[in-house]
Formats: sequence, structure tokens, C-alpha cells
Amino acid sequence: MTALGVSSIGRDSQLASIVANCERGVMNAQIDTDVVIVGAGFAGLYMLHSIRGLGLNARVIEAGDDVGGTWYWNRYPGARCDVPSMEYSFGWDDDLQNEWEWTERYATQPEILSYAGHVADRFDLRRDITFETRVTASAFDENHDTWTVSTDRGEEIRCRFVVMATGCLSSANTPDIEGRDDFAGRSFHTGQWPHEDVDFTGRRVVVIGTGSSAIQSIPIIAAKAGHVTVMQRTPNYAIPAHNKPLDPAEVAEIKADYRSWRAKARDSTSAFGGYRPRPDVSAKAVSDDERLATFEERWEYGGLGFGGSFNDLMLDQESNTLAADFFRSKVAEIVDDPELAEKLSPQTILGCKRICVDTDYFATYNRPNVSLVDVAETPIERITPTGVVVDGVEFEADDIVFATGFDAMTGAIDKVDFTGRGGLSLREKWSAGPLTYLGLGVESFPNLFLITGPGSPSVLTNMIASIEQHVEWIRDVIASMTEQGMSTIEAEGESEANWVEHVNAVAGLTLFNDCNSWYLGANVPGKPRVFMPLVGFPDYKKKCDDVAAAGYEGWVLA
Ligand code: N01
Repeated sequence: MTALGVSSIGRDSQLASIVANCERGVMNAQIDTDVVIVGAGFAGLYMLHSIRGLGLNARVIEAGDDVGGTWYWNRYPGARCDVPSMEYSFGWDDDLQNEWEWTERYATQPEILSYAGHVADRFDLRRDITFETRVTASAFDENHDTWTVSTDRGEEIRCRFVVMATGCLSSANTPDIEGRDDFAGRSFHTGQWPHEDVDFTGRRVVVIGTGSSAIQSIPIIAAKAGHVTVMQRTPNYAIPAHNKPLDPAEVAEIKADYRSWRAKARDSTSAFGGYRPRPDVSAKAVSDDERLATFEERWEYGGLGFGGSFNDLMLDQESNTLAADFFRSKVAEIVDDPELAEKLSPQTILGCKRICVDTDYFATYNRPNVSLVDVAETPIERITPTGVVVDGVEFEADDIVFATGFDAMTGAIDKVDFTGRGGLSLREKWSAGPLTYLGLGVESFPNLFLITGPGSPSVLTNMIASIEQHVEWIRDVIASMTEQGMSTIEAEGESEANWVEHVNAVAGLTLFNDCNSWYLGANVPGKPRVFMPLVGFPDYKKKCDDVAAAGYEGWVLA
């Protein structure tokens, strides 16, 4: 137990803090730990390591029985990252990044999970992680400037800071379809996949959804299943991964100068260093031949970099249509049945929903055991004990796979009953959409930090780079507060309001508002429609650095 929340840094600071608090009538309380971190994914692991580095104590509370976060839960067949593995890894420890050997261009879920386990073991992190426990509530005690964090095991933990490291895509969204619980077969959600192998051999499987998780899992399920019926509400853009084993020479070249490679990533809009830079030219400014050659070249290279073929695909409707037309021509080439190809071709803005990265997704529809049901016009009516009914027709199933995504960005935070100053509930405060300053903190909720929270670039970037940037910013502010004997930091109301306006204004310059994406919360019935992430990593990082350099401008430190 650590009195005052300062375990080893500056006894003078402690004294200053006591005096300051006594002067304003605040009584210091005994605390159980300096920081409670919620979640043991990559954000939670690095946050724990960083807090320890300050000489403070932290305790991580994790719902799963092991580390890994999203890679712990998303074990569906074919799960892989869409960020190249050499980038989807921590860059803050040279030995760690140099000793770990990725095997493929895009790492599989088991490989990423074992990397997370390796990080936990290498830095001896598990001893401060409480597994199989959920945080249910957290209340700020204004008399003592502490948080009391409650868990589903009945424990109450008193601490100075709470850091939400709960991930942006961790709260599974299972649509409330009539009869869902009456289904007599097996049903799965891709984001809550069982740990044991699921055998689909010879079975009739209905897959609901055509987002990334569906696009990755359908080809693998179809290879064994008797029949796969895909229920598609919105067709999606998927660019081939062209996954392959990593070339040892290429790996050696990156590792020889890993630091500058990482720095290059931090300077790119989406914090990706590996792709060729986006040419600074509009899709409309080049000849038809040049444009086609660029699209072809990006298609052949594969992956998310297709969205960076030109500088205005997310800014200009006509340029976007040129890319979308190219994409649709590719679907028509791959899918044998022209009518089916048409149904699988998205008509929405390319990139408005996150582009998917696939292996054989469209070609899978050429298999005789795969069929598509359009549920855009006639939504799924109900689920019966034996199947799924659409437009009066029952599609019989042994298994249903809900590849229906997540209550993104706010879902996991909303599950915790946060009470801030004056008894304000965070759910109430966010009832019309999330309000944050820099995506890091919330007015009336002192000493609560969000890693990759709404209002930060997060899901529009390589998540690991965004996690690192947030963890280091939070670490530095806690270090600075501890040194100066400050007990609270809280976003100012005005800076929060201006920030929310800024995030919306930036989104308004793009085409991101033009579809029903999870970025907007549009996939969850009743969720307020607000564009949650911020476009542009380098400007954001500079803003955070400037705020810190100006003595945490826009925050109230007490
Ligand atoms: O979820 P999604 P996801 N009836 O929300 C449909 C990351 N990720 O798990 O588009 C019928 O994209 C829904 O339809 P619509 C990545 O950032 C990364 O696939 O809302 N259909 C949609 O088709 C990704 O973007 C990786 O009309 C219903 C699907 O379900 C994010 O996670 C891999 C429905 C949900 O798609 C989420 O991906 C996997 C209903 N009632 C995920 N409700 C990689 O790194 C929903 N749908 C590669």
C-alpha cells in the first residue's frame, strides 16, 4: 500500500502536496495503488511498464484470463492484422524490437497474441495484472482527490489515477434480432470467439455481416463447411493482402535502422511507415493511363495503402469514384457470376468505412457452397431454432456467426459506471456523443485518462503508434504532477468544447461523414451519430506535445 500515491519519487514533492492539499482543505486518503489501468492489451501493458518506470505502483484489471486485448478475444478463423507486422509492434525498447521475429507480412492472431505474452513476460508485467475481473464502476472522491474503482468481484480499489486501456473495438455488438436466443445450433461472435477449435466441417453456416472480421473468416469457414450463407447489409471494399513470409533481408534492413523507420511512421497521416508515401497529386490531375497504372500498382502491392493512391481520395467525391470504379472492375474480374459481382460491389465512398484487407474473399463466392443473401432492403426478420429468416424464407443453419462488429470507441468506456465531480455520470455527459479534450481526458473527471479515446486519431492510424504516443504523454504528465506535488489534472470545459468542434470540423473536410460507419456510431441502433476519431496523426501529436510544453495548456492542474 502506498500512502499519498507517491511511492518513491521526491519526498519534498509529497510534503508540498500535503501542504497544498491541507491549505485547500483536502484530506489525503490512503490509497491501494497509484494507478488503476483497465485492460491488459497493448495499451495496458505499456502503461503498466511506464508507470513502474516512474517508481509508482499500478494495478491492471483485465476481464480475460490472459494479456492481449483485442488479440485475446478475436480468435475467429483467419484473424490477422491489417497493419504489416514489422510496424504492428512496440518501438520503445530496442532489444524487444530487434529480438522478436515476425514470420509473415501480416501476422496471424496467434502470433500477435504470443508477442503480447512475450512482452508481458519479458518485462515481468503479469504480477501486477488481476485477470478474469471486470471494472464495473469508478467514482471520484472530491474530498481526497482519489478514485474508487469497483470490480465485479466485489473489490474496491482506491487510487490517484484511472487509465482506460480498454481498446476501441472491444465491446461486441450483437444485433438484437427477434428469436436470437432461441437458436438451437451453435452461435458465435467473431469478437468473442471460443478458445478451443471450432470445426465447421460439413456444417451449414450463416455468417451475418461483411466487415473485416467476416471478410477474413468467410474463406476459411467456406473451405470446410457444407454450405455458407453470407447475409450482407452493405458490401465492403477489400484490397488483397498478398500476404507472404517475410524476407529476412528486408527484415534485417528495417532492424538496422528501426528507430528512423518508426519515426517515419509517426510523420505519416496514419502513422504507417512501411507504405510508399501518398503521392501529392489528385486522382483527377493525372491521365487515365497513369491513374490506372497507379491503382494497379497499389492493388498488386496490396493492403491499406490502396487508400493512399492519390492525395484526395477522402477529400473529393469524383476522385473517390475513380478509385471505387477501379475497385468494382476488380470485383467483376474475380467473381464469375456478373449478378453476384454487382451485389458484392460497394456503391459507398471508398474508405468511408475502414477498408478491409483480404485473402481470397471475392474468389470464395465462386465456390458452389457459398451464397449471398442481400439483407439491405429486407432485413433479417428473425432467428428460429433452425435458421435465419429473411423475407419469409428460412435459411437453415447448424451454426450462426455474428460478424457484426463492435460498439466502437465508447462501448467499453460506457460499460463502466463513471461518476465524476458533483456526482456527474460519464454516460449522462456523453449521452449526445463523447466529449473529450485531445481524446485523453474529460472535464469533471479529474485524473481519468483514456488511451486512444474518442477525439484522438486512434482507429485511423496504426493503433500501436497511437497507443505509444498516448501512454508516453500520460506517463509524462503523471511524472510532472508527482514531481510538482499536484494532485489533480482535469480538462477545461472550454478546451474540451473547442476540441470537439475541431474534430468535427476536420471530419467535415473529408468524406468520412458520408456513410453509416462505426466511426460515426451508425452501426449501433440508438447511438448518437458523431464522427469519433480525429484525422491526421502528425498534427495531433504536435498539438499534444505543444500542450505539454506550454505547461498542460487547456487543463486545470491543482
Ligand atoms: O465489424 P464491422 P468487424 N444485420 O462493423 C453487419 C477492425 N478489424 O468486426 O455495414 C445485418 O466492420 C454490418 O453491416 P453494415 C477493423 O478496424 C481489423 O468486421 O453496418 N448485418 C457489417 O457488415 C474493422 O473495421 C481487422 O450495414 C449487420 C458487419 O456486420 C473493425 O475491426 C480484422 C447487422 C460488421 O462489420 C470492425 O470489423 C477485423 C444486422 N443487424 C476487424 N448489424 C484486421 O486487422 C451489423 N451488421 C484485419
